[in-house]
Amino acid sequence: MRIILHIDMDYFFAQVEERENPRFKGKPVVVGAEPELRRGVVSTANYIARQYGVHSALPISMAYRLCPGAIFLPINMALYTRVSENIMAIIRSYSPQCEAMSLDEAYLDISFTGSYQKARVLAEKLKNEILEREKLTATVGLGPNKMIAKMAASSAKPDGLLVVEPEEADAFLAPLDIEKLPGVGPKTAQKLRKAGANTIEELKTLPKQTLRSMLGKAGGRLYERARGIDDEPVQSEENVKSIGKEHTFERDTREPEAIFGAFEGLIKGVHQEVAGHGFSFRTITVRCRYQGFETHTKAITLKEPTQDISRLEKEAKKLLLRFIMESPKMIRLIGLRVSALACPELAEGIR
Ligand code: TTP
Ligand code: MG
Repeated sequence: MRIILHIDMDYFFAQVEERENPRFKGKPVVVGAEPELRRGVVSTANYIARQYGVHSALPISMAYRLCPGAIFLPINMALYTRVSENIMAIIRSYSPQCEAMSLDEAYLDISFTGSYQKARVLAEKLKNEILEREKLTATVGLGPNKMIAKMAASSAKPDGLLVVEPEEADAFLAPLDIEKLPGVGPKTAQKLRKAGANTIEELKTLPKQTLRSMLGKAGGRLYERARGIDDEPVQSEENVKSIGKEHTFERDTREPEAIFGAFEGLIKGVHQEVAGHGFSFRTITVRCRYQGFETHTKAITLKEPTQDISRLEKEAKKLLLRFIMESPKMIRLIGLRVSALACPELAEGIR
């Protein structure tokens, strides 16, 4: 029996800003006004601002219209990274099997506690320690796997703790909207809703074969997820050998704008994950699949490990450009991976 804990800080960037500026307490706070109010998107907003409809990824101009009285702040990434490192050090000290997903989110495998009762005590202690030491609130979910733990945390936000024991999982999932399931975005949801599935309970009535023909391989996974099945292990940092992301184009393409646009997303995603773990990397690998599944990789190994996103961007784009220049074929998929990872913090050992 596994017991998995998911922890996610509440309105992270905005909460850190509130902590640093107590005069913001009780007021709507929006982070992401960069470089000025007319441009950019919202990184996050505190829960007071969310009541006005402000949320992540909303254009700042729109946020300003919805909530002109809010405090608009630029992103202070150096500060959030520093706070994140402190929090992750606390989280890691609760289990050697810890997987940081981003600056403010992590999974712990705490099966060693042996019971949900003891796991709950550990979760309360973890929340308290973060509050005492960092003066920040987090929400924790506990469950038999990563998916349920994460969904439990999402539904308990903010400052919550929700335990979903294995025998409660079906009842917990049943009434939730399909978009609460990881892997179900707006596009997939639209298809599922057309097939009559709006809730997870309704999704369970669709046969595996139907989901497969609708969504391909992802359909098979969805069939399992709807039933609360998820065998993904918590990938503790010692086991992580590389971090990568891929993008498959809807239609094979040679449009530089589409290709580089998608690639920017991969660079950002890979870097976010690498930074979240506190890793540095030495090897950068770019993968390119042409029409007809022919796949090639190109890689470069740096002299020194780095965490620098602009270095990653520069080297990765050079590799991608070589693919585009070498062959006139249409491109189906691009991927970016960094490896030869090192983690300065982990070298010091786990408390
Ligand atoms: P989240 O954990 O998704 O959001 P949150 O912590 O602000 O709010 P909550 O968890 O309580 O719902 O993301 C963590 C941080 O990542 C967030 O504070 C800001 C940043 N972020 C962005 O910059 N852009 C985005 O689109 C999202 C979703 C997050
Ligand atoms: Mg969060």
